[in-house]
Amino acid sequence: MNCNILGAPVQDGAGRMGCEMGPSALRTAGLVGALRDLGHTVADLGTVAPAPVRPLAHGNLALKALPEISAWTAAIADAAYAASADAMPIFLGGDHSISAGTLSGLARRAARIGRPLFVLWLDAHPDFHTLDTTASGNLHGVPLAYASGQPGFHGYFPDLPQRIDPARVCTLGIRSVDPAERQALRAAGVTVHDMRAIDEHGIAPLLGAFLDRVTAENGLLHVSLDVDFLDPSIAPAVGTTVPGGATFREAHLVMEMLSDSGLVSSLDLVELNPFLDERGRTATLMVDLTASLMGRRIMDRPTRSF
Ligand code: EXY
Ligand code: MN
Ligand code: MN
Ligand code: MN
Repeated sequence: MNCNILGAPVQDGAGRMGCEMGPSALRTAGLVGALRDLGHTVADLGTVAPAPVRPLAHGNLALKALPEISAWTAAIADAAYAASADAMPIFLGGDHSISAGTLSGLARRAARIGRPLFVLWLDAHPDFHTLDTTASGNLHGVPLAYASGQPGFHGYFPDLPQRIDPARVCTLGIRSVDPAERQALRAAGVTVHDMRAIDEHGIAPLLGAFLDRVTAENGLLHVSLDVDFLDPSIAPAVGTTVPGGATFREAHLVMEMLSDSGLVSSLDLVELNPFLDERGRTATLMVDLTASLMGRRIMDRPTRSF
């Protein structure tokens, strides 16, 4: 497969500094080499340049860095559209606000190709706040709401060329949801598989059912992997740890199933804060998970097994 690597060193969407170093840490942990070892052709396209910032005032005075994140969203959307023309883009965050841009650009690409875009959101959080409902004001909490056309972004974030259909979004690993998000997710029809669902059913049948839907509609599939999807005991390098996350084995199984499916057309690796890491172990795990998604196997398996 041809892969395009693109760094998006955004940290102003998170409540603390450090995600700016994420792309560098993922490169240092050997992402490009791991992909090449698997036989992929990799182009490292470098770093997205931010668009010019213009002043923006909003009634929600809690909002932080709105002009900066709005500008990043415009730049990343254009870069994501371009990077997805002829290869699988892998976006290196940066905090999760980068997905406002990646989803926008990828939705535009999917519309151009004429295929539906599905989104698998691997995260402790649904990131489904609007500019009006976020109480923290941290804009890494809004990208999924923005990209799926929730109200209140017009005039503040770039207008979407194409929205994501929230009925084609599956969130997995969820264990921290604010009241306004809970209500909005339900109204929009987003699939939410929280940690309790994973405990009750196992992660494989939940993911398998979603992948069957993508297959049935001949969809493209974007995967957005937030470090805090993982349990903090195996992935400490994130500013928003929530106990009780996906285990090492669950996370690898998700990646292996995604690989088997052959459906994944783009990937975000987000929220890595190298300042909080322990000798690079979280960055290394994110690279290993990406390798599993891109075909690394313990043993060959003849057929899809879910
Ligand atoms: N819902 C919380 C907030 O809006 O502040 C936490 C958001 C965390 C977002 C991280 C990236 O997933
Ligand atoms: Mn900041
Ligand atoms: Mn997130
Ligand atoms: Mn999160």
